Amino acid sequence: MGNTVDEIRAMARRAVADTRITDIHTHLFPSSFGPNCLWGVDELVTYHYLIAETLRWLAMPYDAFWALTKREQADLVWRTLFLEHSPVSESCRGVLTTLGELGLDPECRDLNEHRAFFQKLDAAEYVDRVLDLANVDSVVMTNDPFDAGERQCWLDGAARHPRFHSALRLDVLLNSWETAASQLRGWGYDVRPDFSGRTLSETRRFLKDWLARLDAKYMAVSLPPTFAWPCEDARSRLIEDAVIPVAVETGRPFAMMIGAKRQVNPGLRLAADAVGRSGMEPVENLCARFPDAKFLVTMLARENQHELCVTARKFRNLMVFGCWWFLNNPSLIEEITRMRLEMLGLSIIPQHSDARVLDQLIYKWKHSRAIIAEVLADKYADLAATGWKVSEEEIRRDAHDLLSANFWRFHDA
Ligand code: RAT
Ligand code: ZN
Repeated sequence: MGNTVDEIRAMARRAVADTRITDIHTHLFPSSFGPNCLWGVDELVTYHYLIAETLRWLAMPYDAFWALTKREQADLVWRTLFLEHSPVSESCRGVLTTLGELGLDPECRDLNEHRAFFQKLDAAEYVDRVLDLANVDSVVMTNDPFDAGERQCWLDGAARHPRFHSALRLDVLLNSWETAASQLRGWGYDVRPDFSGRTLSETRRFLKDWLARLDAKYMAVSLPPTFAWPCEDARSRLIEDAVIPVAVETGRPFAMMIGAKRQVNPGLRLAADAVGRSGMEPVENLCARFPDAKFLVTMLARENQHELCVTARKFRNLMVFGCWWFLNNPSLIEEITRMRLEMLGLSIIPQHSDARVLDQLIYKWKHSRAIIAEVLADKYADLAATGWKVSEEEIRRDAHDLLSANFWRFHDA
């Protein structure tokens, strides 16, 4: 007797719900990082995904919006997106899922009532409560040594939290070399914009210093759709002669997040970025040229997802991860996860949260888990139709691989 489809579905849902997640890309911080640690309803409602949606409805100048206090911004977003219209977008729905999971009344339309709940909380305690509620074992932060505020926290020895890993983010180094070079010089690294002298060895020293300071699990960069490698630019040179050698020497993966078109409408600030299609050649070239380096890759354009799967079939040093940013919507997560399972089996990291506000872990994972479970169930049902019988233990093993172990195995390889 094979499994019935209902049994399979129930087993897949249980397995995915019970699996403790390693969330490999977030923008979260523990409370010891002070103002970098965002949480609570005003932060949830002023998430930049929601600000972009709000400003579509309003005629006010962008600067007038930014001149408001956080609380006033939250009031305006709430009124615009939740009271004057129904909150059907994924980002709006996420706020309501989060409030409901925290035990608040999602029907309540008074933001002040929700605020009252958060005012009583202690940040440090709340961090663990949210991680537990989301059933997230640990998260990987995005740590930018070029961000003055964050950098100071690291130099001051801000207390580490055992459930917050770090990742060394290199956007300034790789996307704004002139700026990075002058900052590195100021910090005592002998680098020059024209790459003369000890520039490359000093850049490697900088990377190794910060990897060690952070105990970073990987290095990461977001890249524009025009990203090319190899090519005659500073980024290409830095990747080849600084980042990759350090990645290989230290065994750390290099995460490339490709397809972000920055600041297409700067008035929107953090919400100003868009998406563009990228070529696959840089990924193919890097994976082929550096078989000893490990590449974590996510791409922002829906149009790039299929070719990314094909490329991952060719290179075992390429781990595909997440449905990034504009792809983190139910219809797209479903489509992409289904395709990845069909083309790569279980050797993927299907999702990361990208949470910027702690509490977002609750909805981002609740929503993603539900989809991953259904897609997996469909696949096991297809297997059952061939006569292959999956056990609950095997389903749990697979869910654990997808949501945690694949990352750590790739990291440790
Ligand atoms: O998803 C986001 O919040 C974006 O603004 C970006 O932070 C993106 O995820 C990134 O890591 O660059
Ligand atoms: Zn991100």
